[in-house]
Amino acid sequence: MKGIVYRGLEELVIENHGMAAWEALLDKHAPKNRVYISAQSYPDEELFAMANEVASILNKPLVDVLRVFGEYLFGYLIKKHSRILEQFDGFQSLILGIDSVIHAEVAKLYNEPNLPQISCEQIDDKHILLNYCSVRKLCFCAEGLIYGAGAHYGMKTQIDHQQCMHDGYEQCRMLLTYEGQ
Ligand code: MNH
Ligand code: ZN
Repeated sequence: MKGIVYRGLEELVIENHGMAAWEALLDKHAPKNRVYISAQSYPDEELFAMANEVASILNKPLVDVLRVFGEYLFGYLIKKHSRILEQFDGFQSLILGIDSVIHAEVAKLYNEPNLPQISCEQIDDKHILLNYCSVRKLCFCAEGLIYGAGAHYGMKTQIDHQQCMHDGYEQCRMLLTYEGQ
């Protein structure tokens, strides 16, 4: 996973639990003197280990932690890549452009990123069917990112995770229902 994702986690942890909590996570789950640089890649295991630890400390299910992290990460990513957002006029066009615009741009800016495959089908003006596929199976993080995008555009968003890679399906299928401006 790229350093920018770890930097987002770092900001979230420090904001809510302080620098000492982040230092403790690093001490326990990253090699000595680890510094996350946004454009560099680091083993996924470090992210998973830290997410698991946060879940156990907060006594919350891992999926909830990943969802909350994803929601925060959306704000962090658009803060760092504000130009990418200019191409969208709202929630709907952003979601439809995750793969073809956002991650296509990421693939140009970052060396060998590990991106999920996301495809969308517009059902009507309130519904999009989104398919997610990735060896990292971070679909709950994807849910959080979608909620983060909804919050950014002031939309009421709902996600029905109809089928999931964690239940053995080849890809996750999520029905997004949204309402707002
Ligand atoms: Mn995007 C990784 C989904 C918006 C840049 N993105 C991921 C991952 C998911 C994901 C899930 C984790 C990797 C995986 O599952 O295999 N991303 C989304 C969704 C939205 C989204 C559902 C919107 C909603 N992503 C954005 C935006 C940016 C961005 C906005 C900023 C430009 N995403 C990234 C980067 C990575 C990533 C960078 C990390 C890639 C890597 O680690 O190599
Ligand atoms: Zn899933």
